[in-house]
Amino acid sequence: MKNKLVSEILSLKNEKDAVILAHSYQPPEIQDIADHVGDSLQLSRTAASTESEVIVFCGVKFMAETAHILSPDKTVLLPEPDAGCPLADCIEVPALLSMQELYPDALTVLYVNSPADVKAESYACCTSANALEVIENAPSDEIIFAPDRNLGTFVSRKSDKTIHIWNGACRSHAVADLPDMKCRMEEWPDAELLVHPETPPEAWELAHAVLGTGGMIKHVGESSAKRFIIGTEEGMVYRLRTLYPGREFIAGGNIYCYNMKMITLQKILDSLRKLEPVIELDPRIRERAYAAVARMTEITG
Ligand code: CIZ
Repeated sequence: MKNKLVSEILSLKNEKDAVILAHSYQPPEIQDIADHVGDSLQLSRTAASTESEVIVFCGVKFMAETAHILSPDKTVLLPEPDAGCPLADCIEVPALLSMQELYPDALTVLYVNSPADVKAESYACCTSANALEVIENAPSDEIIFAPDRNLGTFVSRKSDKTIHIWNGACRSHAVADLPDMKCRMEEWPDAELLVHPETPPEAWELAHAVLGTGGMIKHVGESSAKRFIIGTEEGMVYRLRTLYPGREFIAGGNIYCYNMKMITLQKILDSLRKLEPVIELDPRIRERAYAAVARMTEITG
């Protein structure tokens, strides 16, 4: 059954001139059929440079929106329209505008895990990998950082700027199971614990390194350790196992995103057949959101 679905997807993908992009938090069978697997920004950049007419984005809504922002002439499909992001839902335009009124000299740096209309009201976007660089290069000593409070706290400890942090959080990472991480560390004392900055500060204190998913991939490549405990969404464990078959990866902290797992092979097939659901944005919002994403790229290259 699974093989039949996969071969139908692959032949329809060619027929429709589509490319399949999958986030590293996607389930193994989705990562396996994807043309590219990566973090939201890498995938959006791939979306911007692809020759294909149709982009099937296997991830959550803000990621597919970012792909559309960078690649407005392509058809961007999100196979499950309800695959949202509770972190992105922590912020809405009127509340951000009120905070900006409170701190009129501050520039807003917005984690890409946010809705397009909020991006449109921001100075620049950032990812977990480049948040500090974007903040340091923003032309103000006062910053509003939104919506993830843990990432905001993480970067504010490394910056001398005044940073007003939005009180939002990723529902999966913010409740990382620290006793589970400790348990894995006792079980595998030679393993390095890598945790995502969306986890709480108590997890960073246990960890060998605090990194976004791209940073984790790079770190493993440069480390001499043989084993790693991975403190981010468990899909990343499969991604790392695929990239580094000679190393061992153990999930730590029971971090699981239900929204990421809403994409299935059947939904990808249906989406390719009907060429929907299509991601669409008001062009005025899309253009202003593009300016915030482009500013990040100008700063970080
Ligand atoms: O931006 C992304 O892709 C996410 C959700 C996490 C990360 O650290 O890459």
